[in-house]
Amino acid sequence: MTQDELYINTIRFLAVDAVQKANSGHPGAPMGAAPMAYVLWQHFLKHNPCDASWVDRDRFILSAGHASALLYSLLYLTGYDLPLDELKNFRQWGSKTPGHPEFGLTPGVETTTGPLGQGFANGVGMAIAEKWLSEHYNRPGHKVIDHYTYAIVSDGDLMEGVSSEAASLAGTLRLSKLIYLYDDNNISIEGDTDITFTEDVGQRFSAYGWQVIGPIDGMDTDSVYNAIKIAQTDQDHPSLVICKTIIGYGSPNRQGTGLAHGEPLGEEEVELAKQRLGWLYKEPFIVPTEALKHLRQAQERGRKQQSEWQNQMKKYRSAYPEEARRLEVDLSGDLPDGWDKGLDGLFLKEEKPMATREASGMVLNIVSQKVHALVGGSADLAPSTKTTLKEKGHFGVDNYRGHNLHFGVREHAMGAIASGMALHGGIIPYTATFLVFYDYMRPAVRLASMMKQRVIFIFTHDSVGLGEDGPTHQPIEQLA
Ligand SMILES: Cc1ncc(C[n+]2csc(CCOP(=O)(O)OP(=O)(O)O)c2C)c(N)n1
Ligand SMILES: [Mg+2]
Repeated sequence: MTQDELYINTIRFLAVDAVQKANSGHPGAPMGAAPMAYVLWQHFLKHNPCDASWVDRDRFILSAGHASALLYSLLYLTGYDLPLDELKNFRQWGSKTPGHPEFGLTPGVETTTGPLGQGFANGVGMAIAEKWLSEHYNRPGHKVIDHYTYAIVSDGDLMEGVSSEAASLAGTLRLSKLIYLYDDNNISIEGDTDITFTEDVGQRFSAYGWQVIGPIDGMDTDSVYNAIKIAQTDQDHPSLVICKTIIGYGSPNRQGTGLAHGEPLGEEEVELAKQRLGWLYKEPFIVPTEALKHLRQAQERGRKQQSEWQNQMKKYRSAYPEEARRLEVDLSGDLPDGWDKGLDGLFLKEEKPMATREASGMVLNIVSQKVHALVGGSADLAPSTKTTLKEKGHFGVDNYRGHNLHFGVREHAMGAIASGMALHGGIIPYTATFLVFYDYMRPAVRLASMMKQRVIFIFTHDSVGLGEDGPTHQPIEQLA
C-alpha cells in the first residue's frame, strides 16, 4: 500500500465501518469517492477545522448527501469537533452523524443535503455570494474575500432538474470559482444509469458554459490533482470534473453494482474488501497513527491560512477603514441602525387602495437604501412582483456588484440558490414569484426552513381573484 492508499483507505474504511455498525446507510459512494475527496481536502481545500465559521474558507458541499459517512470521516480525520465516537454512532438518535448531513448540527457541514440536486444549487448561491462580496470589498493588493466553492455531485444530482437550472445560470454568470467533482460511477439505486441517463453529460455542461474536464480516472490521485489545478486556472467558467469511479470499490461481490449503493456490505464482505485493498486491521474503526497525523495537518495548515487572512484584514482595515466597517456589517448579518427609517407612516398619505405587491415593492426599496446586504430578484417576474431595487444595478458579467439578481424562469433553483447565498453569509437574499409557482420551489423552501436560513421568500398574486390569467394561475391548492 502506498502512503496515499493508506490515507484513502483510512477515510474509506471508517465510512464502511460506520455504515456496518449502524447496520444501515450507503457504503458504495464513499468507497469510490474517497480518492477524489482525499485529494481535494489534502491539497486544495482552504479551511480551518478549528474554526468552521472562518469567513474566507473554501466551501465544500457533499451534494450526494447519502454519502454522508464520507463527510463525517473527513471531518473527524482532519480535526473538526467530531469525535470518533460520533462515527460509531452513525445514524443513531441524538448523534451528530445523522443519515444525511444537517447544517447546524455537525461542525463543518456547510448545508443540509440528501434531497438530490439541492446541494448542487446551494453551491451556485455560495459562489454568487463570494463573487458579489469580493467585487464590493476587494481592493488592489487586498483580496479579503477570495475562496472557492467545491462540491461532490453524483449521477442522481445531475439527473435532477434543479441542477440543470442552477448550472445554466452559473454558466451564464461565469462563476469561475465554482468547481464540482462528478462522481461518475454509472450506478444509481435501480442499477446501471444506462437505463435512464444516457446523454453526454460533458457536452451538456459545455453547452451551459462550463469548462468540462475529463472524463478522468477519478480513483487516480494524480489525475484528480491535475484536473483540479486546471479547473482553478479557468477564470471564466465554472468547472465540472468528470471523475470515473467504481461504486463500492474494493468489495469483491458488490463493487460496480447497485448492491453497493444503499445497504451495509455485511461483516463478511467488509472483511473481503479490507483484504482486497490490503487493509490488515481486523477490528473496525482503526485509525493508523500515521494516517491521523497526516490528515490532521489540516489543523495546522488551516490555522496558518486563517491567521494570514487575519493579518491581511488588519492591513485592509487600516487602508480602507470605511470598506472594512461595511464588510463587517454585511458579514455580521445584523440589520444596521436605522434600517427601517422611512417606513413609519409610509402609507398614511395614500388615498386610493394599493395592491399589496406595490406596497411590498415600496418597502423593499426603502429598506434596501439602508441594508446593503439585501440582494435578490425574481424568476423572470420582477415587473409583476414589484421586486426590482431601483438604482441598485443588475448582477451579471458586466456588473458583479449589482443587487438585482435575474434568476431566469427557474423557481426551484432560485430557492436553493438563495439558501446558498444565506448560508455563505454576507448577503440577505430574497426571491419572488407568484404564489401559484411556490409548488415549483417547495423542496428548496422546505430546506431553507429546516436550516433556519434567513431567506426572504416573496409570493405575490396570492388571490384567487387575480383576474384574466384564469385557473392555471389561481393559487387555490396553495391557499387551501
Ligand atoms: C430528490 C431525491 N430523490 C430521490 C432520492 C433517493 N435516492 C437516494 S440516492 C439516489 C440515487 C443514487 O444514485 P447516485 O446519486 O448516482 O448515487 P450512488 O448510487 O452513485 O451512490 C436516490 C434516488 C433522493 N435522495 N433525493
Ligand atoms: Mg451513481
